[in-house]
Amino acid sequence: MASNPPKPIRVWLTLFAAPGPNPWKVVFLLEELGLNYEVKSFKFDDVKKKPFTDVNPNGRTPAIEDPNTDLTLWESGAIFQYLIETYDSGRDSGAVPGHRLSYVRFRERQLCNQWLHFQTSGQGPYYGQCGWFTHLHPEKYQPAIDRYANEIRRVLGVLEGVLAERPADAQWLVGGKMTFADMAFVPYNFRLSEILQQPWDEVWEGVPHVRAWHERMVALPSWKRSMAIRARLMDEQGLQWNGVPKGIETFTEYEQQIAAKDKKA
Ligand SMILES: N[C@@H](CCC(=O)N[C@@H](CS)C(=O)NCC(=O)O)C(=O)O
Repeated sequence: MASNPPKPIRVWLTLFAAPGPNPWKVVFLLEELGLNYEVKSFKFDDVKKKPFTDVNPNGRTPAIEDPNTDLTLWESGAIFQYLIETYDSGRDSGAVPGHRLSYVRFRERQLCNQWLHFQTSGQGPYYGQCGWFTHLHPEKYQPAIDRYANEIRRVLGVLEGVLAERPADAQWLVGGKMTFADMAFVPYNFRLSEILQQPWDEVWEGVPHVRAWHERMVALPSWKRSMAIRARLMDEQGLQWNGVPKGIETFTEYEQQIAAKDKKA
């Protein structure tokens, strides 16, 4: 397999309010690897309908179709492992040198996979549920909000403990350089302020190493390019940067509209 695929990899994504970050994990990795790809963006209302359910029967984004290998994949963790194995493997000497975001050694490879699994099962769903119960659930059910917000704090604490122990000049999860495992955490942490409903500085209280780690990654041109694509697509679909439709001032107003719509249904 060539380093950079001759035919663009198609990424299916939906734009969504709080927090909807999973597709941006994949776009971030594609950008960082400098791969040839195209975005197929569609309305969130159509996520459980054809044609998307022919691509992902589970009706969730992201999904990719890679015509270079004739493979369709969904679940962001599986897509990450596929992109790394296929396009960061160092099996050739093309434009993208291999193992820039991964390792050859058995031990580091397993550790990267461990952190990726922790992200997909330990970070994503808890942040996602916190966002749901905080912003989108028709009723305010405080025990659910507290449970997931506490879990977010706990997950941040786990990351803080690990990163703080790394050498000061190489605070990454595995082996002293940024890998796909670090990158996977960015999109959810990027939305922490809205998920927890706290100002940015408060979000990071007690977890300075996690903050520094996150800020190193969002400063990358690949992340900035990913967010520029997101901003353009949001604008085209009449959404503000945080996912609230244009013309609605606050999340509270948006929540009231969702609740009213749910009552009618
Ligand atoms: N475990 C999946 C989660 C994907 C996911 O929940 N995606 C959201 C968008 S960020 C979605 O498509 N939600 C559709 C729905 O809730 O019906 C992954 O990591 O890819």
